Amino acid sequence: MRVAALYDVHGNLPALEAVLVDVEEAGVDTVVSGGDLVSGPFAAEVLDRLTALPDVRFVRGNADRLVVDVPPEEQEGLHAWCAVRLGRDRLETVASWPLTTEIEIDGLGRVLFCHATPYSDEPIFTRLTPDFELGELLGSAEVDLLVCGHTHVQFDRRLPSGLRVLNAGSIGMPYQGKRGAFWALLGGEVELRHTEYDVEAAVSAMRETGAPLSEQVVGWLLEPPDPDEVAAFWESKRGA
Ligand SMILES: [Mn+2]
Repeated sequence: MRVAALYDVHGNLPALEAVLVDVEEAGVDTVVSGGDLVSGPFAAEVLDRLTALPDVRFVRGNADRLVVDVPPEEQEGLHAWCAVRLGRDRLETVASWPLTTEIEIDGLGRVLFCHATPYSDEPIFTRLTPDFELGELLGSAEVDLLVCGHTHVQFDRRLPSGLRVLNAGSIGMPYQGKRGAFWALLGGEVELRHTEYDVEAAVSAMRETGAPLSEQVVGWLLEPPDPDEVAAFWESKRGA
């Protein structure tokens, strides 16, 4: 049993296509989409691409939720643009996604996939978050491995309780200090993976969609932020 954890695609179809080539080569049985899939320029295309796979499960991220239920003050923004692009049927599908999905994987045990935590798509934690705070945030998750995303930086850590916590990284908007798409391959062991693709061509294609893209976000794709600085930034937000 091999499972690919594909998180935080953020509508970046070229990045997803590149990863799916590696996923196929790896002989993956099941793909888990870990949330924040449809919030981005190729909102409909990334959803259709994953839905067409033979065995795929979805969990919902905070940004997917905001596309389904666009806040009144964001009616001109990216989430509203994505909602139009998706249309009613796809939005109903996204609205139906659960917060978690669980799979038993040989060598790893019970593996629970969520976007941020099993209870909410919003809490932020990083590789720097103290064990006791993370333990409180995750509660008594009665599984062996928890796979999350949301903060767009990969890590693999173990809590004193024995729970292993993995951040799969982000495919479409990583903060890893280098270009490419980041994801995780699970089966026997855990592999944190990096797939390269032509980011400049992807940015051109994204601009052609007409999506209201933030220049800051485009800048992060071309010159990815340093993961240690991002972890420190998230920790400062967490304490706020
Ligand atoms: Mn998120």
